[in-house]
Amino acid sequence: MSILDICIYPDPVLRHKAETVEEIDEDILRLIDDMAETMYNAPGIGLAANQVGRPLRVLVIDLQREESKNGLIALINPELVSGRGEVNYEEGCLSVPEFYSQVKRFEEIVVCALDRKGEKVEINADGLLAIALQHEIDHLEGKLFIDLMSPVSRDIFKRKWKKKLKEEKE
Ligand code: QAP
Ligand code: CO
Repeated sequence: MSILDICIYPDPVLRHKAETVEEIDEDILRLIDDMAETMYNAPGIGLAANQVGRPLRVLVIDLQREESKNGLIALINPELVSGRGEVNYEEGCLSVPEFYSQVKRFEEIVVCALDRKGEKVEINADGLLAIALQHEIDHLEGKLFIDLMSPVSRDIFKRKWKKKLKEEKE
């Protein structure tokens, strides 16, 4: 397994619509393993394939992280089937380091996908898992949590990011 480089905003790959996985071959299984290792190392609780420069419909989530490595969820071709209710949560993203903002999401969702064996799975989620799934599925559509912020928060973000890029150049 290897740790992959995480693409940072505004890397254009983060805006690509990820392609459907047609066949779960060795390359896809290796990608899942590498994404999991990259997420644990980051550290993060979720990662979409776009974020490691591979615009394919693959995501990993582990809300428990260190406590046990049994919490890993790896989904292929995930789809948001339905959503209800509304929650606000302060989100962050490994591709937008050190920036956090309140974002509105569905409170409860149903997602269907394939697992790494190619079996169909249906996930009924609420709480943090529902938020993480919506965040990662958005990545596969080329969407980022900063797109969902209020206009005022977006202005703050843009100013902060410009400043950060300028400081890095110095
Ligand atoms: C997506 O996010 C998510 O800025 C996963 O400096 C967000 O793992 C799921 C991270 C909210 C559920 C709720 C962010 C690490 C990690 C940073 C992450 C940072 C270091 C973000
Ligand atoms: Co993210």
